[in-house]
Amino acid sequence: MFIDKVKIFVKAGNGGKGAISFHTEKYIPNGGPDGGDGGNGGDIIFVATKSQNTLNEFHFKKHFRAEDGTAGGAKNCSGKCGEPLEVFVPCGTIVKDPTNGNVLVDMFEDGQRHVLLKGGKGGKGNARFATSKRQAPRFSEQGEKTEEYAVELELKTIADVGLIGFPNVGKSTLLSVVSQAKPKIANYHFTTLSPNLGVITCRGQTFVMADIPGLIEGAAQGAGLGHAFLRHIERTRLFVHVVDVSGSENRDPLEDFEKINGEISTYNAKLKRIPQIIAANKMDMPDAEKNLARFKAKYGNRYKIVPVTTIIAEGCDTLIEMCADLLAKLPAQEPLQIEPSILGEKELKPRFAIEKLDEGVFEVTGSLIDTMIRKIVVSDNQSFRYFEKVLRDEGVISKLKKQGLKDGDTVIIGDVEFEYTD
Ligand SMILES: Nc1nc2c(ncn2[C@@H]2O[C@H](COP(=O)(O)OP(=O)(O)OP(=O)(O)O)[C@@H](O)[C@H]2O)c(=O)[nH]1
Ligand SMILES: [Mg+2]
Repeated sequence: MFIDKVKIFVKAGNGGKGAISFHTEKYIPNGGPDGGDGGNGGDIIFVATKSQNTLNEFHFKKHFRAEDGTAGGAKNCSGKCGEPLEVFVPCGTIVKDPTNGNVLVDMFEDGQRHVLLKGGKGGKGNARFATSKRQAPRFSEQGEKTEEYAVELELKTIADVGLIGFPNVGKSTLLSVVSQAKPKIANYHFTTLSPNLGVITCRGQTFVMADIPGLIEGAAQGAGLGHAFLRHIERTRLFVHVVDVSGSENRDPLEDFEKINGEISTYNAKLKRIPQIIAANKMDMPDAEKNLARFKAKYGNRYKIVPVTTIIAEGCDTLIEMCADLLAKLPAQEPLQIEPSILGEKELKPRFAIEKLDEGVFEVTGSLIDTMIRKIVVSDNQSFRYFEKVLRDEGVISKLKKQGLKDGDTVIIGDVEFEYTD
């Protein structure tokens, strides 16, 4: 089993409820409010790791929920914040929103962390609502409830060198002699059913080589294993195009070479621009020398051609040195150029929302409020008048009135509360 595309479900923790409580102590009647705030819910954090190279584990576990914050308590005790949940994905995992196909984040680099979902905010306890006029508030805020989201993970392996070629030409044999990787090798087509990665050190450079299942003519239309595995070499900087130059399966190696290049550009025209080195394999077999000469005559001025006999590792050092020299000149790989986004932030937060906390007490929250609070100094009279004007212009006041706001009622906005006058 090899999974490189999967849908999973993620949910950040809910915020805990704020407490309603009053201070009680012997001989102290009517103690003040002391209900603490609820704790914030845990975030969902994606972490890229190079110690995984498939999405297989998501076949078994598809639901990820971060811990909820707990409710606040008496004596101004705040609730405990929920633990964030880390979801480990292999480097090169692209996280998409399945509702519109948008890329949310490219988990490119080992150790990269991204908060995909923020935990719900804990509610304020009643102690926070005490004022000189309202000394015993009997209300508190609910914690923010979070929603579950589906996300699609798609692995586009990050390797420096991609091995391409027909089945059975010796791609896996090559990887096995130049790296510590132990891919399955056998004398039949499609021995390799999923990508293998090998790490190579040469001339002071360390790079990763990816071996993918063999391609055949018509792969773009689904023949053989299709072209889906090409996803894993889309991000490589260099191709080593392995050909059976002996033509041991009665195909012409020059035709093989053209066909594979055709399949690659049908899959994605950009892949045509990735430089290629031709590894002319199976030089120990009859006809190999003759075909190598034909290769050199036809492609010698456009491509570097290295004769190899991978089965005995002959010529492989030269090939790897050539790869290292070329990679040193090629630009580094880059993640997708997108602004990583936090799921649900826009949908979760309406521009403004009104909640009636108690008789004559209203709270306004939302994205409009968040931005205003950051900008306005409420203790400043002028600034506050501006604040009121925006509330009127944006229709907040008229909506509050519809919900029963009267002269003298209290309006709570962020950490500010004021008495409403018509
Ligand atoms: N004579 C000869 N045989 C080789 C050479 N290199 C590989 N082979 C044989 O070719 C067969 C296929 O080798 P693999 O490395 O599995 O080929 P592959 O390209 O990975 O094949 P798929 O995974 O099926 O696409 C095996 O039987 C190898 O032993 C070589 O240099 N000379
Ligand atoms: Mg193979």
